[in-house]
Amino acid sequence: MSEDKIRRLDADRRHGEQGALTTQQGVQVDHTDDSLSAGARGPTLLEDFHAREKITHFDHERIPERVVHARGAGAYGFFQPYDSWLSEYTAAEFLRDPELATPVFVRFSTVAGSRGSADTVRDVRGFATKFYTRQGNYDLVGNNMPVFFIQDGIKFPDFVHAVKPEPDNEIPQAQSAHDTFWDFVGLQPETLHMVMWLMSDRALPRSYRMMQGFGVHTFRLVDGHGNGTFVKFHWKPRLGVHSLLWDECQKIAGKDPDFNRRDLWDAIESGAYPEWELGVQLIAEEDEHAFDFDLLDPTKVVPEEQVPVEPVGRLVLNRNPDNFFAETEQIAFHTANIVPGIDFTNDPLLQARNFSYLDTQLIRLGGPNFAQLPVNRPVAEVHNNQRDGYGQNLVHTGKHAYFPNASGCPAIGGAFPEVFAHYQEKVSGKKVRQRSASFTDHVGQAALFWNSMSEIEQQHIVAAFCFELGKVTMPPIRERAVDRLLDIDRGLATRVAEGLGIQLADRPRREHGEVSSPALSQLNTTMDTVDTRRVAILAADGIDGLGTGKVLEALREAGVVAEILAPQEGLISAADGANLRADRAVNTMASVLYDGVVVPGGAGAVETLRADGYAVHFVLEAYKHAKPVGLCGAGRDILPDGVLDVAGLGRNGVFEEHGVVSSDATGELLEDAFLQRFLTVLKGHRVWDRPTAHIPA
Ligand code: HDD
Repeated sequence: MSEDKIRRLDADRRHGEQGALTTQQGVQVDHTDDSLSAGARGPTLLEDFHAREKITHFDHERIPERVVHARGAGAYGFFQPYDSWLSEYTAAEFLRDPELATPVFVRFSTVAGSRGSADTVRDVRGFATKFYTRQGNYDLVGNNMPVFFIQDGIKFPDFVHAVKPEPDNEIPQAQSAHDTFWDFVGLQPETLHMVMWLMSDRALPRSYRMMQGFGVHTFRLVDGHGNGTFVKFHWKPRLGVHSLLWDECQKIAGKDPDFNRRDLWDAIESGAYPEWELGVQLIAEEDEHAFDFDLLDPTKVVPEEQVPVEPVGRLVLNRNPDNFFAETEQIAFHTANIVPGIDFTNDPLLQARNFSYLDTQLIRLGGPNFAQLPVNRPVAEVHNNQRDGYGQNLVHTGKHAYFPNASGCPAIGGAFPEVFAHYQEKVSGKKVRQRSASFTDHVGQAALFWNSMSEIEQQHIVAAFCFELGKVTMPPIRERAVDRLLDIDRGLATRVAEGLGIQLADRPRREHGEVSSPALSQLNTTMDTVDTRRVAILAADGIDGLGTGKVLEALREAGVVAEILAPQEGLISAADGANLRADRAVNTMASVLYDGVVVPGGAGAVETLRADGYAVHFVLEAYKHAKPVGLCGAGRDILPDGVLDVAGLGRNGVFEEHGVVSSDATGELLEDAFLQRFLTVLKGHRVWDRPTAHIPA
């Protein structure tokens, strides 16, 4: 962040936070607990300007929430290129200069829910980045999925009305599992590719820090001579892409509706700064028509196997906002905020967005001066003849607010790339209201996505369709949606039809072949790290204190967020007199809030835990959700005999089966073999081959 920006933010921050209580006019007041009244039991007086001002301001605290993406969380950070290789393709300085760290604000969001809705709903996630570049603000307003539901922005109001709560009763909140959404999907087959993504694990991110981001549209890079190259933007998370299970999501929505927001905040507060790599797919202008889909169609990906994603630089988020409303709520993104070296294409979805975002900010932020809000201000200097309007913060001096004028101010800039110049694309055509014929294949890439999924990802997709369509009340809507799946893959359609107990139409499926793109499977993104994974250590009086201390230390050393949960918070009296403190009471948490669980030794402790329904449920649920379970010594007795039907629990030494790591003794073993095994399982995120059918959900 530039010094100037920091200075301005500091000044804004200081405002209203120091000194004695005053009114908005700076008049000090000494009493704000009782209204001014005629006698202690008498009526309140109109002349109580302090009470009136205080209440009036409160009455006006809310602004309209975003019409979509209302629920979100954001943070500051920086972007820095690795080197200057992109100079060949773009004049945008922030992408070319490896010495330059450009300040950013990133806001993540869900799409359908309102501002107070839960984080872990099945939905697309927004991934919007504002780069405060020296050439002006650049906004990359993307999602965690590389395609979109519709091809032309004129359908956006229809799509959003369909997915939002139904208008008569405003039910359901933040969910696509209802009639109007599936009605729209069935009748608008261009949605199908994106619907496959929405039914996949991508819609259930474990963390904003573990999501990919995509610019979605094909954009253009423009070099210093005005030559263009098509580009697709990608964000790849350093921690890999990981998801929650649907059952977890639903439970977390009750246990901790702020799960993803809290995760981002805590990671940054603890210094574990989230990181992504920016990558680009570059396509020469002359290859515009080299694909079997249209590059301008936002329901299509350019498979990475066809055009590799080339690394450009890294994004690091290292500072939480000071004030949610001032920063995260008031940040105003706009796809048309671009800088020299980047330009649009004729993607009809992008073209509509270039109108919509400015328009929406005008109503949401109450007028045309929202770019003056601290979080929206460019670090580049701003000079123009735009004047006045609601919320004008600047005191423009002089007489000239028009151009040309005698003083010649503000001066017209020099040449590209100092000034923005539109890419000189040649266009011609008749005015028509018509979708290009090259946009008509709606199922080829939906099939590509399905073919690219691992078996477990396919299982989750089938289960998601069954859940969502199971909530649809009108049979024809459900049947049409399932029938659409036939065009993607007969196996998929059959499994969903069986799950719903409906008859599949007897018609041939379309043939797409078995083409796949391995890069689409998130199981191929797993990174070799346990950084910031959350592990619960269940403890009680009588615990093996030394052993538990070692587990705790080793996990933390590996970067894990390890917490001791006990029946009560506070000191635990360990069997060996070691000093241990519970971070939280087990009944205030739940296994769904962790990535794994360890039960250390200590017969007394394990007996207490075994008698505690919360603790037993905790381990069983973690097991059910395919999480690493570590059981040491007496910890192996946490569950009633035979409940964990995993071979090896009774064996000597350290043993792992289906991600349940057990050791028959404490001490030495805890330090090495047990921990190594446990950490290896944790790196894999989940144990997908674990048999769990015998454990109730
Ligand atoms: Fe949009 C917000 C992403 C299509 C109209 N959109 C919004 C945000 C993201 C996206 C991440 C939240 C920004 C923030 O955190 O403040 N939108 C997308 C993507 C799209 C897309 C990736 C397709 C590729 N959007 C889209 C279309 C339209 C809009 C076609 C309208 C024609 N989007 C809006 C909006 C929002 C918005 C109404 C709501 C609040 C805001 O802009 O600032 O203008």
